[in-house]
Amino acid sequence: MWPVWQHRGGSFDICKRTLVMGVLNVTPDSFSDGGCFASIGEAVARGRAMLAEGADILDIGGESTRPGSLPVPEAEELERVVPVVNALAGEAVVSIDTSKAAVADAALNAGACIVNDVSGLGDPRMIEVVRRHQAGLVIMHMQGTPQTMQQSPVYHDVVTEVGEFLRQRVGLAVAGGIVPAQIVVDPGIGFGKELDHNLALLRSLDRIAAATGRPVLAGVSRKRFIGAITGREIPDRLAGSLAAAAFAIGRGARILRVHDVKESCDVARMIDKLNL
Ligand code: HH2
Repeated sequence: MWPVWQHRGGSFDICKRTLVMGVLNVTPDSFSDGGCFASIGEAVARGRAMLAEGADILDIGGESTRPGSLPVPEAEELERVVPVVNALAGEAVVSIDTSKAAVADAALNAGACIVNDVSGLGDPRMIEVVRRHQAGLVIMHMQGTPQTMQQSPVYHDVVTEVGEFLRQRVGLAVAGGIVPAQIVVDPGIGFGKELDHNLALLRSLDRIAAATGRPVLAGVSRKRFIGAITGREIPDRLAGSLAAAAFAIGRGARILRVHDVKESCDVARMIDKLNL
């Protein structure tokens, strides 16, 4: 249906197999791995390990977006991510997880190929940056901001509303000169959503793809909804994460954003083969 996802350094064939995007948080406070890879050396080593485990993309982020988190000043985010992007861009397809156009621009200049924007183009300068670099783009839905998003999020019909938001943002990006093949959409699991909202969205990823005409990325790894269902704390959510990842592929996700790359790649390869 969608032969390729274009990014700055080339393209992925997303018909053939599900892509695995490994999470590399260069932050002191991310919800599951904050502080684990805070030095440049630790982050680069973790990135290389994820590549060896089969990651197609490394998603480097310097600002936690966990519920309740505050924005990080631009200079600090730049200081965290740019050296890591620089070190890994020669050996990996790097995605920069940021909502700030200036951080995206600097990371793309340092060799990143994709912008993963959890604010769904909230920064008015983002479209111009992505267009200029011909970068891949992930447009994610979030209700509110990370600081407030879990304070009673409300939807009338979550699947229709998220699909409509993403459809409009894709339209905005294309009107701004971004080629549709550069764009992937993401319903933003856990970003201003209660348990039932997350479940409804995961069950309807195919509707989100149909509403937007674009492939869907799903970020379920270790998230709170898995803890709510299984009763497990963050370090014990691997099985729940893999079950959710397998389900998401079944409902149409073409890219998985994960912390546990080796296990997620096994799941992706199994489901891809079974679906042939
Ligand atoms: N989830 C997180 C961060 N970025 N990007 C996309 N496209 N989709 C997601 O679901 C998504 C994302 C949150 O996870 P993590 O990076 O592990 O935590 P933190 O935001 O605390 O750094």
